[in-house]
Amino acid sequence: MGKLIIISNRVPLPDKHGNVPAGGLAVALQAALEEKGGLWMGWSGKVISDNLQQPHLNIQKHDNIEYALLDLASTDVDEYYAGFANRMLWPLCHYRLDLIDYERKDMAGYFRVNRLFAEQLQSLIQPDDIIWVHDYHLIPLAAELRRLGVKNRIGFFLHIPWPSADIVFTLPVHETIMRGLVSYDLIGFQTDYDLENFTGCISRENIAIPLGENRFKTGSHEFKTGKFGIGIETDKFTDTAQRSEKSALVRRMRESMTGRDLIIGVDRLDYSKGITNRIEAFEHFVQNNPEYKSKVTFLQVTPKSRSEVPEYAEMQSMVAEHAGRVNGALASVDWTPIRYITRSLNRNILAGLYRHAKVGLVTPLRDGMNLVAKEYVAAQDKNDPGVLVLSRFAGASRELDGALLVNPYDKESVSQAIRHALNMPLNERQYRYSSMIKHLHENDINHWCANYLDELRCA
Ligand code: ADQ
Repeated sequence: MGKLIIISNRVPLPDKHGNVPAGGLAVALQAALEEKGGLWMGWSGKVISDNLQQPHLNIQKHDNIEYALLDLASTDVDEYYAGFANRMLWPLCHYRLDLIDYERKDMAGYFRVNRLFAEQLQSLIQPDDIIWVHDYHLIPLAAELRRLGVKNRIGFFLHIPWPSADIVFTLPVHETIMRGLVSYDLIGFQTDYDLENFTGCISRENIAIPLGENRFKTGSHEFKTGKFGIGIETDKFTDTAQRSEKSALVRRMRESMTGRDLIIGVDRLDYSKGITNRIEAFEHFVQNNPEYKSKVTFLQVTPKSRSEVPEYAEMQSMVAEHAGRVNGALASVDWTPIRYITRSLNRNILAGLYRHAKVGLVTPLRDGMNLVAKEYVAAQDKNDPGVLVLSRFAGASRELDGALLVNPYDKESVSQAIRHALNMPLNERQYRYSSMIKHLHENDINHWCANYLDELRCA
């Protein structure tokens, strides 16, 4: 059997001691690559001058895995990454048509860089290898590889939502994007909604003929679609959370919270995560439930991301402003309602904070899955679990049936759920938790990975 090849925009390279970066997806994919030997290809993160004509592919080997790292020219990064991927596809898939800037040059850059990836990858592919492409940066890759004569099995997994046809069709190049997707052998989505939306797009544009049971045909090419909701390393995360109770920082945090309940929100800084709506909902909760003044603290942990995209830089000051305004209005001399941290935390600390929080407030306006929701549940103490308040627009809401589902646009709905969560009796919390943790055990990240690859092998 041939090797497994994974391609994603960025590659989680092991450090000089051979340790893989923390995070379930990187660990699970590395494990799948280790098993039979494999290759992981992506952008190195380096930006080179536009004048250097020769693309530079750096290949490194760590144990059983080769890493192929492609440097990109500055214009390529602007057009492919910051432009088309993050200023068109990302807002489109998160229903933010108002933020899209349809630049023809960015669209051209996106297809050009995908062609470059295909050209660089081609010579590394052996006939029996199977290829797994990840996420919206690389949708046209299979079509480019097919154009170069690659006949291998190629799968694609979309980590973010696939929106309804009326949204997708606003993209001037939607047909090329759709034709790119149907060049794969297996197209995987997070939820049944995404899958239904995609099937709707295919039938409205007559892109492929349905053959039944998620099978389709376009020309002589047959392909499959499927729902593969991504999981986390459930057992490991629970262990980490348990152990972190002993960590000095988590202990200090607990001591500083004596007599108060902790509500936690953890997200990359992104407009899709609904952070400002969440802050407003928390403010609404305190204003309408004054008996909770001084009794709760909302901790929001939000590291910066994608600062090269203007909307993200603006968001940073907007979130800080919102948190500052609410603190200014509600705080007392010995109580700060919102604690706002703008950096990434070590996973052990994060797990300990989740475990100590009575309420996990996960209220994205739109999210493919949302792993924070799953991590929060996995971190809980089964004898005294906290309550997950979850947006109905996160993919995770299709799986975590013990959560209190809310509409994140409606601050009254979120405020009521916070109150409900803080008052929930122990037996109801345990009942809700046990149903969710069972699901997370049965559908962890290794299960997700094996399930997808089995399906791709027999696609
Ligand atoms: P993201 O949009 O990045 O992922 P998410 O699923 O929530 O969102 O994953 C974020 C990860 O980053 C979590 O593992 C979380 O613990 C970690 N993280 C967030 N803030 C952190 C902080 N301050 N410090 C340390 N770690 C932090 C995309 C899609 C999601 C989909 C995933 C996986 O947008 O919908 O669930 O891919 O498919």
